[in-house]
Amino acid sequence: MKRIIMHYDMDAFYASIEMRDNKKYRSKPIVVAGGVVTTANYEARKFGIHSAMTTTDAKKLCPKLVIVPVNKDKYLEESKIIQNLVLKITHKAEFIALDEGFLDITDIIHKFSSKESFGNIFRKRIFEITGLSCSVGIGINKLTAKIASDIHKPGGQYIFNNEEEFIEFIRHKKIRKLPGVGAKFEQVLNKNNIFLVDDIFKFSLKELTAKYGTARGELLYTYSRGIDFREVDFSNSTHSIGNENTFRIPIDSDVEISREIEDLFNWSYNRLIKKNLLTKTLILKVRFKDRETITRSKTRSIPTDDKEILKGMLDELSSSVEFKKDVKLLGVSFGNLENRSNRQLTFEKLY
Ligand code: TTP
Ligand code: MG
Repeated sequence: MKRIIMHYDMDAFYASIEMRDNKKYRSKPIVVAGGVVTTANYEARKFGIHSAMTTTDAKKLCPKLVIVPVNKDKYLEESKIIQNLVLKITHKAEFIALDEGFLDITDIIHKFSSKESFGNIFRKRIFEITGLSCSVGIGINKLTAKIASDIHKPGGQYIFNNEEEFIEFIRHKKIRKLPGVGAKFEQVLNKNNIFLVDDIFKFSLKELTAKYGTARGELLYTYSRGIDFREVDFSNSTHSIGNENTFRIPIDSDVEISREIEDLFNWSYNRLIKKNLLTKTLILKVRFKDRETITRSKTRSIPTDDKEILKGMLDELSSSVEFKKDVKLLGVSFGNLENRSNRQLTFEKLY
């Protein structure tokens, strides 16, 4: 099924928080820094100042630069507020840094008039709650969404509706633009006369994997075509409880896999009960030996802590996964949690 994935990334995150909280920084070039610059606001970026440069070097580029000390606790708190807001929109969210995350919006986009409108509402909501701006990208997978969010940064959004639109955009860009191509790999590719994404299309998958290895060869072949099989991994989001197990020696027997899944389920279930919580969503995560990762979830409309019901959902999920390869990791978690006491209160109010 075609998926719709959104990526958001806060603009000049640490610096924007400091500017919001301190009027006098607003029209000035600032960096948030100890000895090293964590980030620069857009005013300071005009001077060529960027993350990871030393404060001394930054000052040389712009002598009137204001240096604001790092207050990590404050940024963490802001990050939590943003993540909680995101989780109200969908629990299918994966947070990959304090200021950045992916949302799988396939199941909810029909509630909005268009992808544009969803993006606009999302950015507006973030601003209303935090006073901060962010950039949004919507695509058909993580790769296209992530590239899209950077296109109209800061404060904008961009949408790729299909592979063709993505290829049209990416083909004339430098190869470095593809996630996974770092400075060193770029040098290797340049030596082989590959400079632009366009240059990849001259080679078959076989040629690319023979030359650069399976992982890097496949990455070049698929990413240049807008293909990305990675799923949004929402099993670790803050509104879930659960457990996962990595196997040093990957397992392949069906009996062993079922037993592991059941153990993980029981462990997570006990925590659910201990914390006096109800859940609507059960999440099963499987990572195979070749790192392919599948996250399957099932959501019911009414929250529950009934073991039989939840076990039934687990069995349905397990049987929807084809365990045809060795399994390296398994995880079972519960999402969409609610306090049992809150629930009773709401019901009391209703009747
Ligand atoms: P980024 O999203 O990379 O940068 P940003 O949000 O400051 O700016 P942009 O508008 O380009 O997205 O990183 C998020 C925060 O993480 C950033 O505000 C500060 C912190 N950070 C560091 O502490 N060290 C670093 O090297 C980088 C890159 C970021
Ligand atoms: Mg950012």
